[in-house]
Amino acid sequence: MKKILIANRGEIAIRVMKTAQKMGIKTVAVYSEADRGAPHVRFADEAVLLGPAPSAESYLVMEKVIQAAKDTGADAIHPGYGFLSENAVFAKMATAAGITFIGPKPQSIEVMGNKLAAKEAVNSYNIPMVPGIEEAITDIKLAEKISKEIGFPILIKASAGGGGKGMRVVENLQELPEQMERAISEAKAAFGDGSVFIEKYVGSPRHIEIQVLADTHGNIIHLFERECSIQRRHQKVVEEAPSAVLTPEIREAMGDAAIKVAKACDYVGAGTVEFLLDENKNFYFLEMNTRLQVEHPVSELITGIDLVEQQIKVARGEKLAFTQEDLKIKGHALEVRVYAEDPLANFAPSIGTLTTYKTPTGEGVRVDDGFEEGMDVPIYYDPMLSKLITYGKDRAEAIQLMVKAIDNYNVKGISTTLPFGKFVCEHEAFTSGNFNTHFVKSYYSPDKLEQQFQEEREIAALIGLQLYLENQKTVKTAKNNNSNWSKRNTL
Ligand code: MV4
Repeated sequence: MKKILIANRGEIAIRVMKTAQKMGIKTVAVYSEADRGAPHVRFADEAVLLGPAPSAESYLVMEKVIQAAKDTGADAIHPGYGFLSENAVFAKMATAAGITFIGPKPQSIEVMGNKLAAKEAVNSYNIPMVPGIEEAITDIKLAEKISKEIGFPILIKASAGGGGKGMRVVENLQELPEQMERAISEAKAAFGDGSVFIEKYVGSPRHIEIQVLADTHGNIIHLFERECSIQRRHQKVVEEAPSAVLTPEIREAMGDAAIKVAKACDYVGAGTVEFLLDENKNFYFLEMNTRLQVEHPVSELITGIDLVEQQIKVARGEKLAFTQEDLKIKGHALEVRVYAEDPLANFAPSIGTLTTYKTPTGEGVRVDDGFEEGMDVPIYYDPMLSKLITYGKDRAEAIQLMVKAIDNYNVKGISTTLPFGKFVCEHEAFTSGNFNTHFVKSYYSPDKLEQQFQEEREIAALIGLQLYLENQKTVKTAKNNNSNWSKRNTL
């Protein structure tokens, strides 16, 4: 593998290129007209223009991406996350063109892309799943019967959905027919597939996911868990590894279950198995993401493993160079996603120019980004500006480093979710580890953030006042005292 085309943009394109460079592999960027001056384009050895700004005319056009790989002589494609990363047709097209797709087999992508097919695939592997049905349901009478068996509240999910799309909580029998009908028509409209199924609704879960890695020789290992319970409308905000609540026993059981899920779909490469953890610490398999995830850095930091390097090695046909026993969790990592959104205005997109853009530095601080000072934030793509990641010897240190790093992250020209990240990191529910997926809904309001800003302004004013008073005192002392000490202090 001598040259990789990265079929993505922004921070993840740069992230992948960094590892390729480290491994002595040349890189090809692709870009849209909106990204002509983007850092990922300059970071690569070569770059190919795909088309106009909208993704549907550039980053999502499979034929154009494959053609760019052919034209530049790239022998592999890394899809990053989003865009074409979980598109089985694209993976097939790459292979058919003699180009290595750095990711799982098309069949694995297909199976896990459909929640019912995924349930069926893992059926014989003894994986804990939420009580529910494993087939698409359209018949109301049957739905009523099953719901009564499971017990309300129940959750209707779209088989083709994922990441929370097409879900409906149903509290009682009376609501069921209407909600079923809506769920089916919504699923049809959104995914072109009206298949829905029913699960028991887990009321206050935590979102725990296991990172897995599989080679083409039948070896599968896991790199422990990430906790991603701090979400806002299914958009993750803060992620960490390890979770504050997993015992070694549950961790091992979840790791084993995740490996079985990977085995069930004949997985190759880096993947993530999502679970819900209920209040009694029972865990249930939800779905598998067949790509490198946004939050992969926290797993890299606690294991010392470069996941992109592993993806590339596996794609080259190499055996994993380590076993499960070689892996140990060391320290604690935290990631705050920085979005170009205004947390005071219901997280409305914030567009404009990054008139100031200075990232924090220092030991235990990593920033994965694809922006620089002076750049416009394009409106066409994901609003994530960067990922701020900290690593400490324990959770408290990682949190403390994060709060400081947020203070030292200087962005002007647009609003970001940085203050919101700080709000989370300083909240008692978060620091104590006693939280679930309802954190944002339960604790956040713009007023709270205003309050935080007000306190910061007061502290700043007090520090200013104190410095002024100390300065005054020194000036006074210096007038009637000739010692070197006071002279130094008047400088
Ligand atoms: C659930 C659930 C409760 N009970 N399934 C949301 C994303 C998708 N992967 C599955 N999701 C959920 N499935 C049952 N049976 C609650 C959620 C859920 C959720 C899960 C993880 C993180 C945040 C969430 C926010 C709302 C709902």
